[in-house]
Amino acid sequence: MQDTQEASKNETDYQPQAVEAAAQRYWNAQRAYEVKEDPAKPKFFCLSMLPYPSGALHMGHVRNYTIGDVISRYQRMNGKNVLQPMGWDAFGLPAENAAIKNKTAPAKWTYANIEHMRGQLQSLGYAIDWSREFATCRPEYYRWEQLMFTRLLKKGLAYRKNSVVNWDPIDQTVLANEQVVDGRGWRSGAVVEKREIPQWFLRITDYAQELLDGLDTLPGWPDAVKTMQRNWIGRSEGLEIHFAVEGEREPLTVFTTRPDTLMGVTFVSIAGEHPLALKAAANNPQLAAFLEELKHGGVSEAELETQEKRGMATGLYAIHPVSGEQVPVWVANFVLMGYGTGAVMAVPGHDARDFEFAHKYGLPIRQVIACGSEAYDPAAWQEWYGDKTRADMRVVNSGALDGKNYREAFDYLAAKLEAEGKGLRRVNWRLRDWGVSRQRYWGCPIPVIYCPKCDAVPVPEDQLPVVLPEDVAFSGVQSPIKADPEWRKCRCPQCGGPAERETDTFDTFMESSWYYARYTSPGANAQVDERANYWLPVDQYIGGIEHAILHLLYFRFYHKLMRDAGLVQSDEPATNLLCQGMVIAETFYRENADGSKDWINPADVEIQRDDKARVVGALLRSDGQPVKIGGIEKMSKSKNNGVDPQAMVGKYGADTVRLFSMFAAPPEQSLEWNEAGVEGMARFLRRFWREVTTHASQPDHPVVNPAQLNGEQKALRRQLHETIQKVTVDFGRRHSFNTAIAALMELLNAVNKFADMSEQGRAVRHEALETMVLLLNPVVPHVSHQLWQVLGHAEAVLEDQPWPAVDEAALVRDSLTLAVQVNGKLRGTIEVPAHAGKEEAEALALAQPQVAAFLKELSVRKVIVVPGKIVNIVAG
Ligand code: ANZ
Ligand code: ZN
Repeated sequence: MQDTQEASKNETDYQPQAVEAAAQRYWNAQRAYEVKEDPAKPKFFCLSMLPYPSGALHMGHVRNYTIGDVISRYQRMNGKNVLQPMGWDAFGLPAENAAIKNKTAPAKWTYANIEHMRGQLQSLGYAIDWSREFATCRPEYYRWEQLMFTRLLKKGLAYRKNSVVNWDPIDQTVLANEQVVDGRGWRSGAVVEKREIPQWFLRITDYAQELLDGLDTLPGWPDAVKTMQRNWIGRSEGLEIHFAVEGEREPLTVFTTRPDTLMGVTFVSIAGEHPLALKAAANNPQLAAFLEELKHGGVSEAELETQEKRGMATGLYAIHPVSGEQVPVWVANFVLMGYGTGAVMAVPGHDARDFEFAHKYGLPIRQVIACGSEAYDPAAWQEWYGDKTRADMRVVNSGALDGKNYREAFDYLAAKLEAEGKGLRRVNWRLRDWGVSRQRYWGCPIPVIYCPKCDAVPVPEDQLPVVLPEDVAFSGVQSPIKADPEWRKCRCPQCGGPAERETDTFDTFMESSWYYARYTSPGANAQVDERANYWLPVDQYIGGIEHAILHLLYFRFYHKLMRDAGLVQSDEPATNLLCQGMVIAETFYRENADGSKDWINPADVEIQRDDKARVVGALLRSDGQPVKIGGIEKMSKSKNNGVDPQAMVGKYGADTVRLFSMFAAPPEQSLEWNEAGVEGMARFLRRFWREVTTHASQPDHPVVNPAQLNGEQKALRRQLHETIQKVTVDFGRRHSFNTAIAALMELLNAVNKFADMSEQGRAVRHEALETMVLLLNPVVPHVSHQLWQVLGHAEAVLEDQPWPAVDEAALVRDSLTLAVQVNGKLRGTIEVPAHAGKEEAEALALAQPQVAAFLKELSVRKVIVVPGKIVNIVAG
């Protein structure tokens, strides 16, 4: 309400639409943000994760790209040659699903979305070099990905093996995980089956150690991301130990990280798919039935830890490699075939899973680890039973190992078993090779030809790219290239005989693993050219934390692949990483008779507040009736609480939207979208506008002469230069944009209160406002662009103006305010000359009227002066 009155009072005020259109027109005409390599300047590559062209920009995009834009503009004002590019992660399932639904082609849908979203991005005024834009679904882009793949294939870094997929028996097609809903096909509703089919893999495990070590060279990455990557890579050091099996020639090899517990082994557990289990099942129908059951009850890795432990004895016995004792071999549902050796030496005394298993099946439990004087009770599991890190942990009941700690026992047994040929030191990784095959149409075709004689042959380089036809019609869900024998048909490049093309396409993480490098080399007749070494590594990468593991790991891996192919020189793709938080908003709903909820968009709701601005209710605008408030959640389609950025830009202007998204929260934290806050930002920009235009309408004034300033003038100037100092650190180093903006708001308040109309007063005000225009430019570049001219400058690209410098002399204070405490309680303050000594401060403190009054009845015992801060008087 207040707003409209304010606006109408100031007819000449800020008109965001006109200001923004004019600034954007100028930047485009100047090609202000197109950049070239310039060896004379330090470069700064500022990269935001590229968007998926889903149809419309959402607030998460706006937040991400605004952070990137603020950093880009700031760095350029600090003399850097800044590259800020943009592109489209254009392949992927949503396009295919939309096409199947609407009977159009995914390409058409995708290109239309890109057109629309480009316009939206441009309306936000980002300083992007649009000349480098590309969509990853274009053959000019993906041909280089295909070329790299064929080279990796020749190097042995790409290979084919069988792997499990979701099979829809009605639609006769493979489904992506997202297309399986509650175990059923998303369209057919059929129960999804597991099928093994051959698929392509990249040997990321060859780079596991380097990917792990590289994290230590990235101080500019958040610790949380590095920890997630370390856990995902999952290096574990242990021993492989061979157990002889009675009646078998081959020993059974287990992998253990706890050889110190070897003497506590009371059985051995193997996976259902372990060869020894299959062999034992051959003449044991009960076991065979159990193995069959395990196969179908497939659980995800996450569920493994919590699922009920189940097993069955194989009837086989292993020989303990040290004691020679017989121990039974069991099949256990929590042992994975794909990790270690698929066999585990079970130590129920010290492994929680084995403990539970032993209890269930009545297998012996033996204590071999002790911690201090803690009592061991096999009836109930205690945390310390499995803790190898405690300083007081020792091996017990284990003969020669007794009294050793974890490390000593590990090394002792490693040496002993290696010498006896019964074991080997070994490192295992949790990381698996990257499966890159997808049975989808809308992706980059995998450049391989299958020949009945020559098997899988890479497509020769001069026949690349293998182009995905874009003008296709879907019949059902089957990939149109799989359904088209003409497309599949080709000649074998090796023997010339009839052959067929691969119809699978790459995982879309392939495109997003190297796009950053392509931005450096537009038009290059190679994946990248020498320009990549000018721009790389990325100086600042910005994106969502949801990409902390997969994308960021593949991106680091692909960079190393390009390095090893001689394409780039650096070891890591990005020096600094910022993961922005989510955008969240209030949710609203009405309940239906059957208990289901209809979610209502915040834009259609009017919030009711009490006189303390507390939310007391909400009404649907269209019918004026109440709706329920459902709590603050991540903006999403399912809760219908997304706020459309375009609507906000239309209503308030891009600068207000940008300012709010930078001010409302620190970048790593959740940002709650609320329109009252947005209105606050609009108000600030109007005040700023009014302050500058009013000042500009006043008569000319001389420049600031520091020697002539009075106390108030000096104080405003000091606040200005303190603000420059703060904003510089907050934008440049801390990325604490919200606190920088808060300091600028305080400065505007100070300017507003400063009523001095003398010549030097106007000069100081001018310095403050002009500096604010520059300091705010990274956040609200359109407003700054216009106000710069209002202040008498020619129209300019403000990023070419130098970033304001701190005048150290302006920071010096003539006097300081000290607090005076008596016996720890604040009793008054004093003004002391900045250079005053302790004696002077002490004398002024004792003479301060309130303090003196308080001390009347007391005698002073001691006075402690903390220079610049406080005077502490001890009296009694
Ligand atoms: C004996 C033992 C005693 C173990 C003890 C642990 C605690 P990480 O750290 O993840 O590498 N293990 C080995 N292979 C397995 C497989 N295929 N499926 C399920 N579990 C497997 O884990 C290594 C430990 O997990 C190994 O050390 C093994 O159990 C188990 F007090 O061996 B341990
Ligand atoms: Zn052939």
